[in-house]
Amino acid sequence: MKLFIAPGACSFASHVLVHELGLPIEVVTVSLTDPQSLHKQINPFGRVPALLLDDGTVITENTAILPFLADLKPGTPLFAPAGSVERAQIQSWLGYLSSEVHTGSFRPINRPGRYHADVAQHDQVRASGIALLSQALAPIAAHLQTRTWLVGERFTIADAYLGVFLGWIARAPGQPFKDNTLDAYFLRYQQRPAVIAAFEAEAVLLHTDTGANNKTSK
Ligand SMILES: N[C@@H](CCC(=O)N[C@@H](CS)C(=O)NCC(=O)O)C(=O)O
Repeated sequence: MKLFIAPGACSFASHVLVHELGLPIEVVTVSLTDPQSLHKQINPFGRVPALLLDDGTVITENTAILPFLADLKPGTPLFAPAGSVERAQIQSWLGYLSSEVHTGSFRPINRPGRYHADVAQHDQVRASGIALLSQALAPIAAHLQTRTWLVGERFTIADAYLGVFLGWIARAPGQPFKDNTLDAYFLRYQQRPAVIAAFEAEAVLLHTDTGANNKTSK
């Protein structure tokens, strides 16, 4: 099995899970800007993360890959049993993060060209994205005021995904969203050995070759 990632991209969530679960998956690092990147040949959407199974099947989107990886280790506390309320809650957060936070808010911030062909309008598009990001994060910050993690007082696949976006905010110029609860949560996230391992693997690849293509790591 191979997991296609790009350093610092949303694929970090799936990369963290490989380390959390100790899965024997080859992590292939690709470039998002190179038209020849391998993931563009296997994923019809041309995006990361993409998971290539041994039989050639490709699974895309963190919302599918994270549950799939967790289910490879039945009973893992990172997910919850089929039919349980907790499982539905975890999936609810995955959907919210993918739609409201990632596509709804970060896409206009990171890729304003997809919303307006006129470069002169891009600052306005980014500003709209930042306003939407604040709206999308406010209920998450409120939810976490009385909790350590998103669901069930334990780190789950939903947290693996949320941490990606808090990392983007932490690295963004001008701090687009500041919240003490989310800061404390992100500190907890960054202290997890699996997060440190995935971060170090991606940082090394980022520094050795920013146009990294088809490099592998564990
Ligand atoms: N919300 C999805 C979206 C996947 C996605 O948009 N990935 C980005 C990286 S963060 C990508 O590959 N972008 C390249 C492009 O849009 O061309 C997920 O989390 O899996």
